Amino acid sequence: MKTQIKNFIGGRFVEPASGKWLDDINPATGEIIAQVPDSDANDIASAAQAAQAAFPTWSSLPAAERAGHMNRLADWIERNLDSLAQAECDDNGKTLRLARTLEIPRAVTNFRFFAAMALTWSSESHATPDAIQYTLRQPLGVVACISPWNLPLYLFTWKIAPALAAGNCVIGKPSEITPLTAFMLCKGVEECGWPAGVLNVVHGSGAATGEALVAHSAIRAVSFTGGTKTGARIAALLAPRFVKASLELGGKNPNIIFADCDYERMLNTTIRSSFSNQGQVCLCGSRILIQRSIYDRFRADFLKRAASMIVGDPLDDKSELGAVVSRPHMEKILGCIDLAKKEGGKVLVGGQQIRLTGRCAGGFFIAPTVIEGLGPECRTNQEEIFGPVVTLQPFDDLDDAIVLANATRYGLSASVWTSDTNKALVCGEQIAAGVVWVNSWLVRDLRTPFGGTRESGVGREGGVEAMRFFTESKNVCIQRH
Ligand code: TXE
Repeated sequence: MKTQIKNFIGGRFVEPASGKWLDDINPATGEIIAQVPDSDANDIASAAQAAQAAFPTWSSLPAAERAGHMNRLADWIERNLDSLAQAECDDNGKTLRLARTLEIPRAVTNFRFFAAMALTWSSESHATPDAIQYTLRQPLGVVACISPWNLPLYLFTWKIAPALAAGNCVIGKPSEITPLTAFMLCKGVEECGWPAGVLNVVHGSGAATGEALVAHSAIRAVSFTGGTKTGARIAALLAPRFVKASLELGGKNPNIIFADCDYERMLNTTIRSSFSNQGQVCLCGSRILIQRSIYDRFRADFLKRAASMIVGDPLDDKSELGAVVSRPHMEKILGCIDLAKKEGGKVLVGGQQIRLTGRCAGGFFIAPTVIEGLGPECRTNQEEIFGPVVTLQPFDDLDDAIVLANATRYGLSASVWTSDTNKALVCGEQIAAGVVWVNSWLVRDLRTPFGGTRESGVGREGGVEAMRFFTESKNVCIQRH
């Protein structure tokens, strides 16, 4: 039976005003599993009204009470981990294992972390002999959180948790491609007895719902994760109103492997950083740069590992890769592989759709794909593919590696593999990216600033940065007589 997803506005589940619906497809089977509202400006206006009405009470609650609501919701997610993980897997095509062990637990952590932040967060004061100047950090009011399909509940909660902790009311718009877990979360909000209107979730397409949300005059900030083009569109819509935006966009991240690295550790992690979640993580390393002296060894070992990865039913514990998120996305990735061939690239392994049998016969699966022979300027090494596709490029020395690493319009993250502290320091300093991991990948601490530079976006999420984004600072000065 198909689920009918509803909007959650002012504490009630409601149908879209237009009566329009979109299909939600399970990418592992190709079947329609739910109907999603395709909401418009009318639904956004109702959500804005509900959020504005809730704001005075929510923002003036003692921090401990706001934190209490958030912790109860975290407990609810934990109690419902299995059904949320199953929904994430059905909606996105990711392996159930990944959803269960990493993504849904992270949604729990997001709420607990920012609940703690609400309690411990403070602002500065600057004292002089004749005056004290202190900073108030006040919530903004109604804010928009727009999230993508690759890590649905993980990224949705990563945005709404700090917004709520800081005292704002939220209108969330999850990706129309993966709306299920955000819908389920609203049931948690209802069960946990949150005040109506504090969190509103309006579903729908980017064009109809996303734009109406961004354009609404009540919105005081937009936190967005998604494609670079969409980020540019949102920034353009917000600029005339001076509404602040945090934009976490695409990446074309380098993975820089020096000959002096801990080879086994590097190899294991590079497999993960290339193909986790079918390469659909903005932090995946899609350009693998290898020091020439170990190029052949790495190439042989990496190909062997990539070729033996199991692409299969996401429900099967043995599957290492599940489906990519949709048919259009699969076609886009296959198109990128064709382009790589036209540009003169050689597909060393993979390169094709995988057709499974049984339950997944209609699914969208792609083999882990490794391409070599392309220089830094070609489109394959410039444009985000967002699939299980990586390229190999050799480099000679540290300077060469830095030039190659920075030869992109993006600047989200990088991984560096070396046992030489000096190389690590130079890479940390000179690579244009918001995050540089040394001898690691995707090691996250929620207190650290997270975000990109150049076309990977503006603004930082995480810890204090997120709390600052979702508040306005005001300087108050009291002078002594
Ligand atoms: O993202 P979109 P898409 C990259 C990746 C991918 C490409 C496009 O390269 O192939 O982006 O993916 C909403 N106003 N990333 O098309 O469209 C949309 O409904 C307001 C990187 O799926 O950017 C969804 O909720 N909102 C990435 C969200 O924006 C709009 C994760 C993201 O959708 C809108 C995903 C508009 N005009 C894709 N248009 C990452 N950085 O992790 C769309 N939306």
